[in-house]
Amino acid sequence: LYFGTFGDERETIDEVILAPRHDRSGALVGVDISAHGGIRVVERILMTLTQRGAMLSSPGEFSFAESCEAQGEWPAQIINDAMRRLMRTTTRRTAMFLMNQAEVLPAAYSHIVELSEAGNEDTARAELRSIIGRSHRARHLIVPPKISVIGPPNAGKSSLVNALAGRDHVIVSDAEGTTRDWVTVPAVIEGIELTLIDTAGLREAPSALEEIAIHRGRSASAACDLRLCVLDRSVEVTGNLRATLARLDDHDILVANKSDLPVGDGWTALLDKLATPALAVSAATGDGLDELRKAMVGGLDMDGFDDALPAEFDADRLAKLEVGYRTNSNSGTSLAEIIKALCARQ
Ligand SMILES: Nc1nc2c(ncn2[C@@H]2O[C@H](COP(=O)(O)OP(=O)(O)OP(=O)(O)O)[C@@H](O)[C@H]2O)c(=O)[nH]1
Ligand SMILES: [Mg+2]
Repeated sequence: LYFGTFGDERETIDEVILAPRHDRSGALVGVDISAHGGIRVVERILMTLTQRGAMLSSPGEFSFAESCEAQGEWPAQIINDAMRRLMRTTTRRTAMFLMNQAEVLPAAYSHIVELSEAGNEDTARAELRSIIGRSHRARHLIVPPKISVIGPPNAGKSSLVNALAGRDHVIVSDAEGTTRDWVTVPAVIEGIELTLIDTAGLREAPSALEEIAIHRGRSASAACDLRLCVLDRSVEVTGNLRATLARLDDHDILVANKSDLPVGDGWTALLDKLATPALAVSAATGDGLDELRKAMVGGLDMDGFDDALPAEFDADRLAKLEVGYRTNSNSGTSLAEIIKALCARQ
């Protein structure tokens, strides 16, 4: 790093720090300039530089791929893409995942190409299949999964959302119908960035306004990756509760909230009858939340996911891989050709 002043013959524009960037062979490929700033100051610096023949790079564009290609590394496009995404990641886990992929994914593709070119098409297909399988799970590290929180009024949905997010995002009160529309709240669980969707309580015979909110909550939760159904374990089991349970499907996680309070009438019999076990938690004390987080990770199929094994992180390339995988045996195009086309520079 170099510290100094930036300016021309006439005047000093700002104090700056320069960070030269080198490629793997040690050649200078660019310079980062950090100034004290102010938009005008940065504009002046950039204008002075471009007038003297410098070229501006767009974010992430730093000719990484070219330097890899120059080293004979293949396929550089994927490394470049991983680096570009790295700059926009918000969790450490996704950043580590992308760093890993920049290394293992090109190697895995190269290996498949080698196998395919040597005539081992079956082994090549098997390797590609496992990459495709892992890639679908890996999507959760790239696109935050949506998890909706549903259940009867006053069950503690908003309290649970706040507890999982680690912050008081949504209003909590003992009046039923506190949440009138769905609210999205960001959270991170086991390094996975999530969007929690707090919905309006599912109540029988609600007012017209609530009806709209409940309906909107239902549509929001229909398009989600996972649902948590929150019930208040401290109140007596009623018809409304049974109706809520009847609407659930196998993938939903049942949460019996308020475990800090005495259990209400009818619960023991009800829980015995349920196919999926309900997790006892207390949004108020935090009891059972670790188990719930584990269940959520499992529900997203991210249990034991190994971030260091090759997985395609780009949706477009994944879609092309799947088509290639499905059609390759009868189209006469080898996997080597399919993968080479996929990694060609756009
Ligand atoms: N003792 C106890 N009280 C809780 C717990 N979770 C929530 N509550 C209380 O239950 C009441 C309702 O909580 P909310 O989080 O607003 O419930 P909700 O399901 O979002 O309610 P609506 O938005 O009205 O559908 C509040 O008074 C909370 O303080 C818990 O684990 N234990
Ligand atoms: Mg609420």
